[in-house]
Amino acid sequence: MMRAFAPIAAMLIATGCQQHDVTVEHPWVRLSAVPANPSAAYFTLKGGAKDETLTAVAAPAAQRAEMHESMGSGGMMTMTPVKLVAVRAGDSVEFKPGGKHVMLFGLNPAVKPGTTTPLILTFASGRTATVKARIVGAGDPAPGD
Ligand SMILES: [Cu+2]
Repeated sequence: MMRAFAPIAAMLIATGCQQHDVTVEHPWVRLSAVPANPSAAYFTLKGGAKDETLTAVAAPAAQRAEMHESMGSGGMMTMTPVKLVAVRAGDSVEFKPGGKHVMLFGLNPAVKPGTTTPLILTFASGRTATVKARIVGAGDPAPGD
């Protein structure tokens, strides 16, 4: 009798683990003031039960997407490309204006404020997460939840 229950228990454990994967919260994109310039995407990564690493972000509506980090002070802001972003178990990592962000090059001009556009995040574990980022105009504040 006990044997019959083992596969069910294993399934329940597997399902439980998935709920502790990294989650992507509050994804949004601020359009650039000049359509020819890249726009920027932001979100918050909430760590799961295990350490995870974000390896890539893709945006189907853009020709190219790159992870960047803004740094510097005193009016001298520079951006450097970021290849990997570690998300420690139980920790969170914020992509926000002035910090980490995803640069969207060649964003489709049909993407307008008030709509959403998909972002596809790939992690070192092989897992991917697709989220819909809310679009705001160049001068608009970050959208609320
Ligand atoms: Cu950038």
